[in-house]
Amino acid sequence: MTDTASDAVSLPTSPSTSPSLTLLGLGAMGAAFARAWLAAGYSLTVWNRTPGRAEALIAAGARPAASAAEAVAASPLVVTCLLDDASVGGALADTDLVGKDLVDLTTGTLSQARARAAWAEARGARFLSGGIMAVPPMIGVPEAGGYVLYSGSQDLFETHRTTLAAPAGTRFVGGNPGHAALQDVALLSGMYGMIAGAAHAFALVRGEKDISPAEFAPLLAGWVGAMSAVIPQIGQQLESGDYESGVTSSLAMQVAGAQTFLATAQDQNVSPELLTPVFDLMRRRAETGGGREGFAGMVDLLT
Ligand code: FVH
Repeated sequence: MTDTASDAVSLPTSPSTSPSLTLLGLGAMGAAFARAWLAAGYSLTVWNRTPGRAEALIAAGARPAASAAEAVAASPLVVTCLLDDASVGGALADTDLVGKDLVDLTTGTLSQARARAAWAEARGARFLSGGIMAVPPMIGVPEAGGYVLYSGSQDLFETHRTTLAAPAGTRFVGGNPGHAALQDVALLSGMYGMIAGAAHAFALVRGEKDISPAEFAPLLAGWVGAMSAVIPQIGQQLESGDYESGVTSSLAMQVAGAQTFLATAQDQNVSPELLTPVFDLMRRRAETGGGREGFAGMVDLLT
């Protein structure tokens, strides 16, 4: 993995290698990328299915294209930021991609990205898939820490890395075009697990008139942040295969305490539906020889 996030977050003052590009898709995210490229001095051609969405960007200096085909023809580098993979296929269907460098920032699955890469290459283009790890307000704001995972053609990435680094940090994660999408979804899945835990925690306290959710929130955020330190340990244990060394909070201990969590949910009239799958998995692992382990063994049960 090549980590370029740290050296890519500053906005280039004068684009050198690829001063012009085309962007298809001016939704919330596409428009944020467009504003960042315009602010960095790039010559930007834009196209959106609904033309009205381009107006503010045209006022800011973007060049409108009357069709996706015209937009693609305007620049060697073409970026798509559309709703889903089907919209990418639809928007590019009647375009000439021969000799183009196509960067697709649309969120999709690993297999969609691989298929899109083969599709683009068969049409004469180099292809790079991007997974955006940011929300629109983070784009063009280096200190916000947003970045994009890229995979696919490393030659394309190197050719355009200055351009790609203008809106957000960049991180090339290998030649397999599906790996940016896969890691994007994996990271977001981790986020949803955190949200599930937070939803359960808020549900437990919301019935108490003396506990303010707003005052409880920083306690929860601080605790979840501190506990994220276990994630590197899980990664190291999965790599080494040793799931017991260094474990301070064993599964056996935690499973023994599960009843406390379920009883508390019952006392507070809170559904345990977000909690029980995690405890069920921990119990299964502990009961099949993993009682001295931490959380790494749970990954084995899922794969
Ligand atoms: N916004 C976010 O927080 C997340 C952050 C992480 C990455 N996602 C993904 O980014 C892709 C674009 O998201 P977006 O926020 O720009 O989405 P919308 O504002 O809904 O804009 C969608 C654009 O796609 C165009 N579009 C939709 N269907 C088609 C189609 N069949 N043919 C051509 N274009 C299409 C739509 O055009 P219009 O509705 O204005 O005509 C917008 O330009 C996305 O993959 C997120 O998952 C964002």
